[in-house]
Amino acid sequence: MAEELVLLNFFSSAFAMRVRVALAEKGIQYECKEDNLFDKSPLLLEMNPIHKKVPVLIHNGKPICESLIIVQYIDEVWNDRSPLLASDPYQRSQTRFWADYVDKKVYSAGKRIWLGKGEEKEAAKKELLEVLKTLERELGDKVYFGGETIGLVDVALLPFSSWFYTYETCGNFSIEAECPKIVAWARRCMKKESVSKSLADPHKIYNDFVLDAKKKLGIE
Ligand SMILES: N[C@@H](CCC(=O)N[C@@H](CS)C(=O)NCC(=O)O)C(=O)O
Ligand SMILES: *[C@@H]1O[C@H](CO)[C@@H](O)[C@H](O)[C@H]1NC(C)=O
Repeated sequence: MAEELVLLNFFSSAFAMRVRVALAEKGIQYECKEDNLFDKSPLLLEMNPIHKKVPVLIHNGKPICESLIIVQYIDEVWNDRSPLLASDPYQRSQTRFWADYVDKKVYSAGKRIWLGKGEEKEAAKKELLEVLKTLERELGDKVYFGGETIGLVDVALLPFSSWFYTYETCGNFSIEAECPKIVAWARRCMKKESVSKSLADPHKIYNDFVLDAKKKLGIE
């Protein structure tokens, strides 16, 4: 049976980028449907009635929601190539721990940098740098978080590197100055076509989404 695979996408969504990277890394063809977060499609509301958020992967008509769950689903279904998780249960648990850490920490600090003001924004900058430094320690001397190949933690974190320009511009600070190893890791990953073609351009995120979203939300 021919696989029918549709991604409900939004170009600047870090969560949607995770799914794009995972599918590209495995060389899976799919149809990408761009949604509008300010005017959601009936299909998105039907496929993700609980959260009403992108990304949603629709596989042969059946929806899968939540980016980390989608990426792990992809890894399980297409398990014959480029594994994103090891087979050992303990190693899998550790990979999931760090993917969950990224999930809980990076987006929320980043969001308070580009949407926040004053003290809240300053605290968020400090928090983001601390989180990235923790991740630098976890990366250590490895090429990728997954070791010699890209894994779930790389897929979880990479999209936020496309947002670094927005964080730096809105926060007036340099991530590279404080966390050079994470920036070097992101550059290393970008040398892979599966990554570079799947991530949004940082300037496009800022110019086409962030400035517009701030205006719509009545900030600045
Ligand atoms: N935990 C979700 C987060 C998804 C998410 O926050 N998506 C945002 C775009 S970045 C969205 O669709 N927002 C629409 C809304 O909140 O109304 C995941 O990992 O997939
Ligand atoms: C941005 O930071 C630099 C120093 O790091 C400072 O000189 C400059 O005044 C800051 N700009 C704004 C708009 O806060």
